[in-house]
Amino acid sequence: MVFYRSVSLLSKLRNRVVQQPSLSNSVRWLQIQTSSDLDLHSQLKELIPEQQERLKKIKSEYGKVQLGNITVDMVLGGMRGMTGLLWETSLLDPDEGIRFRGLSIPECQKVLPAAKPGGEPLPEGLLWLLLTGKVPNKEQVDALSKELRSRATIPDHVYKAIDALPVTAHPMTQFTTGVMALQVQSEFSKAYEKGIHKSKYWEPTYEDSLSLIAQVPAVAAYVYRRMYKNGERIPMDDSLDYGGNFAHMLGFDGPEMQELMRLYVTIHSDHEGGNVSAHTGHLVASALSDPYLSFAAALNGLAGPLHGLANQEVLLWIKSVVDECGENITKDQLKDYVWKTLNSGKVVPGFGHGVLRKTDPRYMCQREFALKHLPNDPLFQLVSKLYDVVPPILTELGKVKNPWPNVDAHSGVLLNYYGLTEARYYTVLFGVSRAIGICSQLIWDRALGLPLERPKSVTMEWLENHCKKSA
Ligand code: NMX
Ligand code: MLT
Repeated sequence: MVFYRSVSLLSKLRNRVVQQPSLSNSVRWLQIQTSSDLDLHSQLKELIPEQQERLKKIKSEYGKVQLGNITVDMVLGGMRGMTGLLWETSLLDPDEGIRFRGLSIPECQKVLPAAKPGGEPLPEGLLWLLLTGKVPNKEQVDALSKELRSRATIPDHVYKAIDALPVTAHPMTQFTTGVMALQVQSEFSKAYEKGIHKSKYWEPTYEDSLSLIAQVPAVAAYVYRRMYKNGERIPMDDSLDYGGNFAHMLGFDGPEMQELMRLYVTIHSDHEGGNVSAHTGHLVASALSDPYLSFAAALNGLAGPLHGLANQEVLLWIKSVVDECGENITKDQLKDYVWKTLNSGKVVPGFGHGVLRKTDPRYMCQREFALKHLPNDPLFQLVSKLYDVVPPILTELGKVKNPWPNVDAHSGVLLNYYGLTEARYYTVLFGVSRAIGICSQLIWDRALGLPLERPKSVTMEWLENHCKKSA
């Protein structure tokens, strides 16, 4: 909030800001009129010194303030509830869900520019918001769309690297290989080799991050076309925005699928810093590995079934329900199927969360999209039945902390409805979106000079001795 206020104050001083009525206490919305304000890089350059000062002050004034006690349960329990990371772009509340720079998903849907009036937010707008803390106007978003298109060309060796893998390799393996192949163009690693001063790290990080964000849709689309459409590549359409273009390069030109892709890429982008992919990207980047190396590492975390791969697992599981019991399955049959899954030692994919304790707002906005565009789709209706059936069963298990659906419980049926039926591919879509969140924070990691991440670990013997001594 202080960030919004100080940004607003600074801009007022320059006498070129028209302030709009605020939508909520935390939202300030700025319209800026000079041409340099269309340039994201210049905006960041202005913001960085102010935020560096802010961090310095927090360190000097509050450095010794305690943020809670670390218990043995936390150390053994995957660090759940342990505050240990600085992550500026978003914050997750267990009950309310994600806020991107203070804005909830419904607020983003209201204030971020759309391709058409009342449409879904443009992901470029979210990128601007994550990076600057400011809601961009349409001209700013259009300028950023154009910049991303100008950076989107894929060098030939990237396709060759992917082609070296069997076409049956998992799409995430192919996608990550493509991202690793892009790494040879890293401006950060070249600048580091030349001996760049640490105060300038953020500049080549920005270059790499914007290029990476610009290029991942085409790499991802190539993986899809290679695996499922005989390798026929579809070139980018210069008249389209980021999300629309991604759908287009995959081979989907319907306006509703393009809207879905805009929403999809916006809501999957960032989920504060502790989730496996974001945390991995941040950790690897803390060694001053460049954005390509860091993001490829993040993707490998996303490819795990308890994290991003859950979207694949959900659709495959739903299809197995239909194969066994048909589309018109009753709630009682569905209950039996859920118990069968649990009794065979598996999780119900798409339900539960490490932090959330209510239905994920990303699930809710996808449900609203489905109610608007595909209310009679049998698989959507099955997902709705699961919303009624699964939470009481997970609650009955007694150990599940959050019985409610997460983002992955819904995404597959929407994609499937528009013809993107290949479930094994779904995590790649999540990965494209996550580049926006992870890279935005990474730029700030370098701008703020965040240090190498290196927590302390202990052995069981150490824990036993420590606990006996303090008993
Ligand atoms: N189905 C069955 N068991 C579950 C589920 C579920 N959906 N969710 C949690 N549990 C179990 C969990 O396996 C653990 O069992 P045990 O003690 O035997 O190891 C117990 O309940 C306690 O787990 P929680 O503390 O509630 O959850 P935790 O924070 O450890 O894990 C998830 C969070 C998301 C890994 C877990 O809820 C899960 O496995 N869900 C299904 C997979 C999924 O949907 N993942 C996607 C998450 C979102 N994303 O995109 O990353
Ligand atoms: C995410 O979007 O990263 C997932 O919901 C997992 C998480 O936040 O831990």
